[in-house]
Amino acid sequence: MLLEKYKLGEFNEDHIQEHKRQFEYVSSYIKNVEEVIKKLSAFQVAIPSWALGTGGTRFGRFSGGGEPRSLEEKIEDVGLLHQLNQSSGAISLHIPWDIPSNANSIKALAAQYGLKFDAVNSNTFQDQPGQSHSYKFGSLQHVDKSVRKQAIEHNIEVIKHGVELGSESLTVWLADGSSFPGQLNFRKAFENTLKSLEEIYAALPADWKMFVEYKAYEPNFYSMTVGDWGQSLLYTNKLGPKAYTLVDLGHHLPNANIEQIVALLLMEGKLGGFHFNDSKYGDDDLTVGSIDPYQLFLIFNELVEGMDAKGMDHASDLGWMIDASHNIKDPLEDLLQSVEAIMIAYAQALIVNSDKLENARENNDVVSAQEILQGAYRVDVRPLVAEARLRSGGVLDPLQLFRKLKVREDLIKRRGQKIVATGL
Ligand code: PSV
Ligand code: MN
Repeated sequence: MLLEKYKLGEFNEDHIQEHKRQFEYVSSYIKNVEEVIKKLSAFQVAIPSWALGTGGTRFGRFSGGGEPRSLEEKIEDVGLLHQLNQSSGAISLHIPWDIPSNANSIKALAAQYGLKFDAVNSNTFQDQPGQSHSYKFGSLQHVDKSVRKQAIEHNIEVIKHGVELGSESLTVWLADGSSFPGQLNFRKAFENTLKSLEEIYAALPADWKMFVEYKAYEPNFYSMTVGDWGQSLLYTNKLGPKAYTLVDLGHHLPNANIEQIVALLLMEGKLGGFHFNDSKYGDDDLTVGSIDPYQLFLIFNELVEGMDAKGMDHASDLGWMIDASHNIKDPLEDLLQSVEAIMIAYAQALIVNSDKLENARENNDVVSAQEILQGAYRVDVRPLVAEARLRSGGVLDPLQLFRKLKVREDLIKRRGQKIVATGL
């Protein structure tokens, strides 16, 4: 569902004077405004197909109504987000939750909304109906070769779906690990996993990337076979140049210094992509920037500095995606908030005076270094983000228009109240 264009125009007109005032003010003291806006406009964050409905916890699931009933409706929802913010121009599919029945028509539908297909994601953490072997004791790590074979074949199948859709990367997240001491031979689990990943890697098309996502705990609670960035990097280094580590912000132990991890992975040329979310305690999958926006800014600061040092294209050289779940908020509103938080952190990182910061570092001027960083963090860059959106054909305030036009109410009328979309 797309909104009528004139409604976007009317809304922008109603808010343009106020926006202009704010934009002029912030532009008056930022040197590189035009460059920042150009970069913001180019930056796109993929929306996962499993985040368009209300997810659940293991205690319950509360549908918000009007959730997408099919992959087509999920694409419509991402199309709507992209129409509003012009920064959500891609969708990432999880297989088999969202197997396209007809790849060509799905591709054509996505193209109508200006959407591309981001990484495809495999699922060997759940058993599917009719599946021969269970993943209860792992998939790529499994002691039984036939289970490993089944999981490898699934990943190769996922690549095939991705090729049909025009994706260019596969994300492998493994729930493999152990829940009790003694359960697993760590070395054998690693070796089995590596061999399995090698077979999947061999099936990658020439221009594809493989992202190996790590997670500290859950669903296994004693060990995870890809438990941290060090383990992921071991795999990706051994696999080869098409393999990269993927950082999901919620997959670290408490207080991990994620910005440092990002800096070093980038330095090694092994950072592949991101799953954005926020958390207070663990893998909480909360709205990006809702708990610790300063950490998000510090991460973006390393991303910008590290990518610039390597001459990388901010928009296309890494995979940017949201991986959140929405238990109590409207998923579309939540996703609008998440994308906005990402754009804000990115904009703040773009206005850091990096020369001054480097100079302060060289002189061990710790106080100035903090002032420079926090000076950028405390600038209200929202008018810059809004201006980028406006120039790309989006809306000055997507969330406000979403509510004003009662989009959710409309979706409930069309799709019904009691709908549960696929995903976790
Ligand atoms: C696992 O917690 C994860 O972050 C992986 O990216 C999965 O693919 C996704 O969440 C499933 O919701
Ligand atoms: Mn993830």
